[in-house]
Amino acid sequence: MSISEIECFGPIVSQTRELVEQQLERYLRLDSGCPEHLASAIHYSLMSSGKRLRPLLVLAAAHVCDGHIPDALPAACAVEMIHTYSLIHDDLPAMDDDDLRRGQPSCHLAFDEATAILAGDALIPLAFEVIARDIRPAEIALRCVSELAIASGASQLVGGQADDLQLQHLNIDLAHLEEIHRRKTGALFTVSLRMGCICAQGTPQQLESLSDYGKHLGLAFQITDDLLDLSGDEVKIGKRTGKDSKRGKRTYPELIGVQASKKLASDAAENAIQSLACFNQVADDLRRFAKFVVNRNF
Ligand code: GRG
Repeated sequence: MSISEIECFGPIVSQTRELVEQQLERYLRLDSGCPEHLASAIHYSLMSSGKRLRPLLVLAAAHVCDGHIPDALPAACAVEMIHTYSLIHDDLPAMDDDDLRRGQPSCHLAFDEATAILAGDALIPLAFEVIARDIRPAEIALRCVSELAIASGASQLVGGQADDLQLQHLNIDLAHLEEIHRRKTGALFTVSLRMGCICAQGTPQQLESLSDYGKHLGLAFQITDDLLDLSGDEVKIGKRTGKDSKRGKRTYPELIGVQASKKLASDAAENAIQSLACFNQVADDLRRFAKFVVNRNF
């Protein structure tokens, strides 16, 4: 599934999709020190058919803040690299033990476990390298490095994943579940929007609005992800379904039921849209995107 199939965005999708894919390919021209099998594993995972939602959010945020899209492209690629590393590691036997990702065998099955771990590892510094080298001026690069480091770090992405793994089979309430997902899923959505705004030199008010939008969007996305795990189509989604309950994972439908989860997701999407009040119709793609996130079937 590629962002060109996400119809909610207007022309910005077709224009930016190719930009993201081409730039990611360029960033994968690693120097000769990188062993061939490692380069192949990195390429296999990064260039597989992800939805590219996070890069799209970076570029859409830059657009609504009246920025120049190419200026935000390194940040868009960087967040996709961090996201892809997290998927590679999440699929490992020590974590979620998944055999299918983005419609193809998980990296550790297509290659081997050690190579998959190293491919994920290599994507992390590459993400920071491209921001540090390619974002100008340097103070904007520094802000992006700092924002992405925090969002992907021990308290946010990694911490959320650690809690999620540890709390399997334990009783937690809705507030606790939301808190885990705000870090595991929401942090990368929010930082994508923030980096887009920062690259466009947006105002503090725009930054706050986009952060709120990202927070609500992340929640809407995660609840929908839980619902898709329950009743989605594996071929469309490109990963195994029905695994959450088998693993004793705490999910929204399990805690509050399917109908209440759908309502919560749609409320979160509505809150995301409300967060964009300071933007005129320039943010309509982001408004449509919030609706897409809860109505998607992949
Ligand atoms: C290993 C540090 C570490 C973190 C893993 C990615 C992740 C955290 C867990 C995966 C489990 C999961 C279903 C998380 C929910 C949200 C999510 C990240 C879904 C995958 O994102 P998509 O749908 O994927 O945007 P594509 O493949 O389209 O990029």
